[in-house]
Amino acid sequence: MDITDIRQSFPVLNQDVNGHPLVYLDSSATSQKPESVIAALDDYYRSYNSNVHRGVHTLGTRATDAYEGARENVRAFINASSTEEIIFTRGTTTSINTIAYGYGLDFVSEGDEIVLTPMEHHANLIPWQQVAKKTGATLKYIPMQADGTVTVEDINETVTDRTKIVAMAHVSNVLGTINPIKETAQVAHRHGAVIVVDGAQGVPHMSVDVTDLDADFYVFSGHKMLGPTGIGVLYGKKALLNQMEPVETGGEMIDFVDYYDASWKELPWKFEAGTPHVAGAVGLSAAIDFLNDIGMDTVHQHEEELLSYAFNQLEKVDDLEIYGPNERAGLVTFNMKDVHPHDVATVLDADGIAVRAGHHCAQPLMKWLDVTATARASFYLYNTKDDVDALVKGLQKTKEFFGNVL
Ligand code: 7TS
Repeated sequence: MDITDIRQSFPVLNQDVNGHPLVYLDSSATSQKPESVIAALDDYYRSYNSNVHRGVHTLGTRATDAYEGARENVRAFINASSTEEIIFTRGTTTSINTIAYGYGLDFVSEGDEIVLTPMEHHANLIPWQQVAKKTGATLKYIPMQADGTVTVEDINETVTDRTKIVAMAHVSNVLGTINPIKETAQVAHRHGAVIVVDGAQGVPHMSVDVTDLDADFYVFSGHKMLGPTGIGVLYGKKALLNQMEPVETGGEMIDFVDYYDASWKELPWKFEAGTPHVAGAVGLSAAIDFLNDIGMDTVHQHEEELLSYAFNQLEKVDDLEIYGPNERAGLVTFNMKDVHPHDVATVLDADGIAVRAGHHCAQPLMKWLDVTATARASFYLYNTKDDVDALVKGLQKTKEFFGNVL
């Protein structure tokens, strides 16, 4: 892959921030968008904006074709067996809430268990806390090793015949840990439980095959994979989705409505109440085309190279503690001794370097790490070794600056 070409496809990267060329290292929060995605949105609104699934007029048909074509593109991208299993949502958070309230509330009872890991993003944690409170189920956590990984032995120990749901991130947004989803799915299934995979940090960075993983539910957000905000995906196995009641009802999702009752459309539309985010789906589809042109294995390999370069170079910075396992996705979470991560991020920002500081919506994990916050640099296909060098230089400067004032 030609990184110069790739970078040129992202207009936002071509700017100075605070008098320095932008170094964008916050793609885990949201990725930047290539020209082709921006053009797809522009084209939709300029030339065929229309509501879907209702009119017979020409623009309505074009919009419907584009929306349903996007669904097929998503299906192929994650190798689901049918477009009936691809539901468009607002993003990962909405997808998990839909599963928690549409499946969890109806299929979990008092005394049952919901199994999680301590590294979950709040989006894959709080909905399950709510389900546990409402049903009387118990939350259980798979213990983590000191490096922030979970072992299949511990998963085996934690999941029991009382477990109804195992909810797990594919990739941790803080530690970069890549969880053993396939093995966990096998354990869950052996006990009659379903596995819900939070793929928000998985799908953007590696090739994902939901059929091979045997995931029951797998969810992700468009905006972290070069697509627009406000669009995401809920993949669910057809047999499970068919058992579920819709969480949202109203227009678009009905088959027939009478004064006192209504019936639902077939999958996947049963779960898509109201006018959908057509432009978002069109943009997501263009994002998938962009990623497919490069190839997900190439994207992953590029991030691995950057990561190993970053690990090497960060050794030049004194008093830096890096969290998480050696084998991980393309992000580095760290703290500098005696300097608050918000201060680290502020000093870096003055040099045009964007990193995230805070609890990263993973407060239980912060507790486990025994910190209140961390700083995080996250990489994507458009980052270069120069970006890593800028980060290292920026951190050395931060160290000097606070060394002098402390
Ligand atoms: N799950 C994981 C693992 C995430 O990293 C995020 C967002 C979400 C769920 C929620 O996604 P949303 O699109 O519904 O908001 N993570 C981050 C982050 O790491 N920094 O900002 C947002």
